[in-house]
Amino acid sequence: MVAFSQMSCSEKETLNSAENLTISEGFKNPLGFYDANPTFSWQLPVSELNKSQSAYQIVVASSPDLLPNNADLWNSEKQETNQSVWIKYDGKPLASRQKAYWQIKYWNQDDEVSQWSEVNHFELGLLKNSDWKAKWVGLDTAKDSIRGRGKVLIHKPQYLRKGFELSNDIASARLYITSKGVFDVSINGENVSDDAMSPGFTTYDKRIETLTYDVTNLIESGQNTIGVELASGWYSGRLLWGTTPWDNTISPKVLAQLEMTMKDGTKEVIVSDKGWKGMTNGPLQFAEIYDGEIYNANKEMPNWTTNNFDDKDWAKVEEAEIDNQIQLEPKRHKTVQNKIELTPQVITEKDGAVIFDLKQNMVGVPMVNVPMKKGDTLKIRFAEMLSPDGTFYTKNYRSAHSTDYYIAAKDGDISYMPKFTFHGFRFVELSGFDTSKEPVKNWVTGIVQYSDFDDNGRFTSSHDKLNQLQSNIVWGLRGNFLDIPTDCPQRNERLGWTGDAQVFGPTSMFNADVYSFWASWLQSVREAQLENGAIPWTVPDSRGNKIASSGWGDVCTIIPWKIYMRTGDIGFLEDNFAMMKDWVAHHELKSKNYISNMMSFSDWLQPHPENGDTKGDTSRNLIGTAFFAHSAKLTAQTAQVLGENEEQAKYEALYKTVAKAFDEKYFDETGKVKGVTETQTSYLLALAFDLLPESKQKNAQANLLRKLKDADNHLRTGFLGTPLLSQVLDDMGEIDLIYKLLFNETYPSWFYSINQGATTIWERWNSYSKKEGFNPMNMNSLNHYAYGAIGEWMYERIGGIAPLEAGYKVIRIAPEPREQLKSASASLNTPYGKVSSAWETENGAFKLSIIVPPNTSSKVVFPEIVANEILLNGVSLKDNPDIELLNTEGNHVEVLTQPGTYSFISKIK
Ligand code: RAM
Repeated sequence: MVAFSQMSCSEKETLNSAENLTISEGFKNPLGFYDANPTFSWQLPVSELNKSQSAYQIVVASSPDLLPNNADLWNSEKQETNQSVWIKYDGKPLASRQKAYWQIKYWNQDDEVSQWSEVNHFELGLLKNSDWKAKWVGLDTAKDSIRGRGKVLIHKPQYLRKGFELSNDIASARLYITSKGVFDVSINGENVSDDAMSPGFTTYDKRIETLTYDVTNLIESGQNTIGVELASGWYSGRLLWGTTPWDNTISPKVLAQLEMTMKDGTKEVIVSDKGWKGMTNGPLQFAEIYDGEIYNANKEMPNWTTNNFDDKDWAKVEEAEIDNQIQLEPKRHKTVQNKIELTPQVITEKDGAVIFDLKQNMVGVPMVNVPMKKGDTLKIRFAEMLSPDGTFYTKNYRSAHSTDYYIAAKDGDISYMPKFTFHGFRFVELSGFDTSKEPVKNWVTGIVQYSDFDDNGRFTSSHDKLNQLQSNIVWGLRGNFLDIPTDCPQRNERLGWTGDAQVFGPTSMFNADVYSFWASWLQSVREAQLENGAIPWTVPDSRGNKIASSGWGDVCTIIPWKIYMRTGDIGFLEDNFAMMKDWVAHHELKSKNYISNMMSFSDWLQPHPENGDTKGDTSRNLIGTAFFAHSAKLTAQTAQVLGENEEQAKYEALYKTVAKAFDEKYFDETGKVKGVTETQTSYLLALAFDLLPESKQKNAQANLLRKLKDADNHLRTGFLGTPLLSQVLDDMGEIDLIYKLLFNETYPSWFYSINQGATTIWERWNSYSKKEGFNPMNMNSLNHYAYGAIGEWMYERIGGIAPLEAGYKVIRIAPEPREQLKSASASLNTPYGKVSSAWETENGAFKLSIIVPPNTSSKVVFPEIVANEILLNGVSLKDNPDIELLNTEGNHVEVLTQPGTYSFISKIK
């Protein structure tokens, strides 16, 4: 053995090459990339030979032919470290349009070296405003536009086109494009991409994202045509509720730059400018996010994006300069796409209309293929639920009209999918079709749209309702990750509410590959932060009222920290540290003697409020003070990771000072809440954020248990308190009680909504009940992810997978089985590879199977029910070299494992 490993110290590349190479927040071979200082990550292949990495080498070159030996951009040389993720690029500066090719090799724990990985690549987009020669173009649509609901100006959709001639053959072509509004672009009659609602929703006064497409195959020799459809999207329209920081009255505009390299090496550039033409009398007559679309097929203009079209009646566009205050930056996360198709399970007819039930509350658009008669109008309505009498429940859309219309130009089957709107629905109702035809299910398909990320984790168990809850959490995520994290996707809201994001972030990171999604949105949060450190209620700021809410604005400290724990990417903390400090300063500004007086939505939608208020019974200032302390603490922890020792000491001291003020103001000597209403959430905040002296903690815990008992062991928590329940009770060792709360069937509880038919997480614990019908409040979304935050505990403590060291470098596998379940399993793609944990109890035995990825280790904490004698693959633990016994005496046997696959079995005590 020794001789063999010494031999392999020679540079013979024996190990299999690294896998899953990505740059920055998980991008694989991106085009139009945003980051000129990327980080590099890879995974060691699963093999007996790979326990950990001892060194790596990265090479980056401007051409694949230069790799690996002549890397002209960067050669990291051999670096002795176990770091295999988030390695910062340290080569020649990279500029807009740069193409870079890279590969890596690694050395394992025995200093054996791998083969070079496959060559990966990336190409930067246009990074600076000065890269753009194009101008913003469009028509003045304000003058002939519609005054929508609330008298808001709804701009008519525009059609823009430009023909151009090339004298040479094309070698390669890139289209750089964006809009104020949302666009869809075609070249020579071909759609450039499947992206939807591009470029997405950012802080338009600070940053507009741009897209890059490889259009080499769409460009022809000689004559070519580019055509763009353009609508308001998030930029203008009814979505915004006040004075936005950007001018939302301007007409939508497009910015496009087509850069071509010809076969003879010459360059050609076509830009949007006043040579473009446009019109507003095309088939799309109306398009608005809340209200839907009107599509008149009689106005279709065949071939308008091809050369065979006469645009002599079209108007000249207006041209506007690029504003250098607004950064044009490549989109830094994935575009929205059509991700899943749902087919109706049931159709019913009612009063000449037909209703399609997709059996799943979803977000996106319908694809309609339906027979019509010339001149008729198809009306497409949506609902999340039906009223008991079978009629559409649309009251909860509030003023969002959420209806699409299609006017037929001929008899026969039409095919239509809305383009510049989206809806939240389970039911689709069609009327106005050809009633001589028998309705069939395939007239409608539900096209589920969200930002183009993949699933990342799985959780399942032996319990149907728990599995339904998991499904509801996942669908809540899919429905509310349409370019930005939203509160809800269906009513006249759909905004980046910060509090909702704060509570759901960690759960989302388990289920989906959403690191880049969050990193992008956090950039918007930084941009939206006001001079005085306030974070607006929603990001992008759709209100402009310059007020922050405690527990909502704290998204800017909580998300960086919680996501750092799941990725281990220190760069994410670096990016957000200044914002965190400014936010803590805002807390300070809004407090007196460290007691907060900040505005707050408080424990939003707490059930059974004594005061009948949506803000619940927990004192606003208690909440504000608790979050002040907590944000200071997270800032201290961040400073520590960043090696900022002075800052660490400063924020740690601040946290302690605020905690002391909190304790003195709100807790009496016996650890009981004083002076304000005693609520579950007041104890949860004090305990979760560690705000009480040790002497009071036990009593405060007892008081929490008493409050829960008073509520018949049901929660009385809203948006802020609910995610803390499982954390605090877990710290107290009250696992039985968490199970009790989680498996409660009666109101308020997670299973209660499932019993009422929920297929997503609801805004309220009782948004609907079979007995009492819909909640009378019109703020009653049936797709609101906040209470899905319980997912974090399900994966970490039922499934059993949690990060013990940031990024899952050390994984804690500590499932807590209880009698409600016979089995559960979870798996997750960590930065190092796939980890999984699956357990079952059967015939008096407990079995646990785990997979620990290379270059990590795991601490397995066996549940209390497990007897001390545990076998691994049939052999006693003591005899296994990959296992280190940490604790065999206490209630929980604890072991440390190397990477690998392990099956443990033991008797149940
Ligand atoms: C509601 C939103 C959101 C919540 C705010 C306070 O309108 O839907 O969920 O965070 O109010």
